[in-house]
Amino acid sequence: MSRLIYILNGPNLNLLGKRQPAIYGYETLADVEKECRELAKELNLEIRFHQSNREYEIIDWIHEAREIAGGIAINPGAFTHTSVAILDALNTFDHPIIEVHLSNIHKREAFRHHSYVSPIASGVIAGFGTQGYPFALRRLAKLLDTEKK
Ligand code: CA2
Repeated sequence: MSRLIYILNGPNLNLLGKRQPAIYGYETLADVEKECRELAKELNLEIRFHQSNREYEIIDWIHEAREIAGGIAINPGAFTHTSVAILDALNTFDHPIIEVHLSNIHKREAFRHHSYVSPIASGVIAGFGTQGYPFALRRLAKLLDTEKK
């Protein structure tokens, strides 16, 4: 099984650490990427870390991952609550998917309570801030290790 993991981030997450720290914290997405890269080494994983404000770009990365990756960690941002297209793309991926949210979406506005991704995710992490990303990586490593046996 491939030990390549795609970590995908949706719209506005490029602003992480720069706006609304009360909700999303002070760490930037570059900080998150750095932390994920360090952990990936420890877990013997390779990662591709991407962010886009464009739905089609996220879909294209999922298609790319289909061919080569063993797992996806995705924070689809607001597309979580709207995008059947991202759900359809993720449905073509045959390996574990972990959905990550910085905030606890269930504690927020009602429109954030529904996720198109959750029903097809192996697991969902919400409300742990940027810590959710290393949690997702650790879980994917564990799932890859057990798939191998
Ligand atoms: O909690 C999460 O991770 C979300 O996926 C973040 C999305 C939101 O639409 C989802 O409901 C929950 C929003 C991302 C916006 O990111 C920002 C980060 C810093 C400053 C402004 C926006």
